[in-house]
This record gives sequence, structure tokens and C-alpha cells, in this order.
Amino acid sequence: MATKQIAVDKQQLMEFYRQMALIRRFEDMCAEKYAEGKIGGFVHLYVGEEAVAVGAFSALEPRDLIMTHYRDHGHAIARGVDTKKMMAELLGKSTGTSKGKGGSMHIFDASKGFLGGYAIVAAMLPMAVGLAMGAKFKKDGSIVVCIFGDGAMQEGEYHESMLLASLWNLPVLFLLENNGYGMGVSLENSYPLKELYKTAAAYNVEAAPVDGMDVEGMRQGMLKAVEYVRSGKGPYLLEATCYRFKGHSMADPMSYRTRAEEEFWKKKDPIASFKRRLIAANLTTEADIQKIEAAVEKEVQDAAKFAEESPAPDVKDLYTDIYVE
Ligand SMILES: Cc1ncc(C[n+]2csc(CCOP(=O)(O)OP(=O)(O)O)c2C)c(N)n1
Ligand SMILES: [Mg+2]
Repeated sequence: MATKQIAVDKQQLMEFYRQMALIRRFEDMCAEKYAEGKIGGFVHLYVGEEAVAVGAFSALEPRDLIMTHYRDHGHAIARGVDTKKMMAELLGKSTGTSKGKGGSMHIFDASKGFLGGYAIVAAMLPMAVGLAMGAKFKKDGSIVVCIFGDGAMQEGEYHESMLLASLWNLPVLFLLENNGYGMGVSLENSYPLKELYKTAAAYNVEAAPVDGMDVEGMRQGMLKAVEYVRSGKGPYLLEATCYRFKGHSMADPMSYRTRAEEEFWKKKDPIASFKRRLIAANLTTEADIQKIEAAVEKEVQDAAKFAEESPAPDVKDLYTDIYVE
């Protein structure tokens, strides 16, 4: 493995912190705007899972392509999608990433290789396989990363996609976010296997588990997976164990899990624990962290202001960006 890539300098560690803090604060603002009735449709927050996106995407290159599910704000931010355009999209404004026509579940920015949030569980898995087939034909060295949940893993598309990706030796990295729940149903009550990465063996696909609450661990697990896929060895399944601190969507009272379980996971908070590690290793100070938090606060306030002040799409826009004019 390319060890020089693993060595992360102080600046990069602080950047991991900034990105995770930005995602957390952005999500809090989404909750506020949702409560004010300014966001239509569903909003699924990524709070608690920040280390997965930030650690994972730090191992990618700009030419790589990403597809994900509806819990997509954190992924988009970690990929560098503009937070102003994202907030405008959430508020249905014409300045949004998809001119306000996609909303929370469909953040899309082709310039960043970020090919969408998808609302239909597991629907992006076969599409990612198609993209990977394209990458293989083009021989451009890119890989495709497809993010999906433990609930999606139980859909037929997962198994079909693993089968074809393996059979055709495609450059696709399946990144499974195992947060233990699909809506209000626990993995325990819905699947007979705890270690989901083991399902890859049925398709002769290389796989590994990784701690999704640890941003540095995530990066290392991803670097190994990315190197494998990019070198042409075929698909890879990386299972990140994590926990969503909030409900499935904003409309979820979370009556299906105990407060004790939530407390157990909150002790592993990926941002708080990373901050403790950085300070203990003398890599940063409380004052430096405060500076980052202040910059993050400003960015999110600016994003909210931009979104609020942006115009709604025009009625005539109902007839644009569609297949048939
Ligand atoms: C095909 C399909 N079936 C059901 C739903 C309703 N639904 C939305 S999210 C979800 C749970 C998915 O859980 P998981 O894949 O673990 O992702 P997580 O929400 O935990 O991030 C379900 C069943 C849907 N959107 N699409
Ligand atoms: Mg889940």
C-alpha cells in the first residue's frame, strides 16, 4: 500500500475536523429551517455519521464518481459541493444545485463527480455498476463509489449489483453505511447476519469492515479499498459501522430504540472524540478549534441567508430540464 498517502499531516487533520463540524452545523440549520416550514418533503440528517463521508472521500480523486442515497447532505459537503447552493436546493430556490427541483434527497453536482442522492432505496446500486462499466470502457483510471445503507443491502439490487460487478470485474467501491437501522427497523430484527461485509464472499468480492465513527480509520480503510479497485482487481465492499444520532427523518419520534443505546453511541461521537484525540496529541488547541467552529458558523449562516434571499423558480421552469419539452 502507498504509505505516503496514509501519513496525514496536521493541516489535513484540521481539515477533517472542519468538514465534520461543517456537516454537523449544516444539519442543525436544516433542522431549524424544516421546523420553520421552509423545506418541503423529507429531510434525513447525517448527524453522527460525519466521519464516514469525510474519511472516505479524503481517499478519492477529483476524477472519481460518487452516487449515494437520500441521506446525502454530509456526502455532498465532504465532496466540496457549495453549501450555499445546497441550502438553496433544500429551500426549493432557483439558485439551488438542481435549480430547486431536486430537494434534500437529490443533491447533484456533476462538476464534483457527485451524481446524486437517490430517494429510492438501493436504486443507485445498479446505476453505479453502469457507471463503473463506463469507466472501464473509457480506461480513464476513475473509480465509482456507491454509498448505501444496511436497509438497501437487503434489497435485490444489492445482490444483483455485486454479482454483475464481480462477474465483469468493474471498478466500483461499494461503501455500506451500517447504522443499524432501516427507518424504525433494527438490523437485528431484519437480517440474520451482523457482519454485513461477509455477504461479499458469495460474489467473490473483496471486503472489509471499518469503524465508521473514526475519521482516520475510515481514511485508511478507504485507501486500501480504493487502491484495490483502481488497480483493476475488481469491486470492493467496505462496511462502515456507524450510528445516526437523529431519527430516520425529521418526522421520526424514535420510539423503536432506547435512550441508553443512544447514549452508548454518543460517547463515540466522531467529532468530539476526534477533537479529544487532536488535543491530547498536541496537534491543536481549544482556541484553534474555536476558530474553526466560528468559520463554520459563518459559512452556514451565509448559506441560510443566500437561500432565504434567493428567488423561487419561475412557473415556466416547470417545463425545463425535462425529457420532453
Ligand atoms: C424501494 C424503496 N423501499 C422503501 C422505501 C422507504 N424507505 C426510505 S428510507 C428506508 C430505509 C433505508 O435504510 P438504510 O438503507 O439502512 O439507510 P439509512 O436511512 O439508515 O441511512 C426505507 C425503507 C424507499 N424509499 N424505497
Ligand atoms: Mg441504515
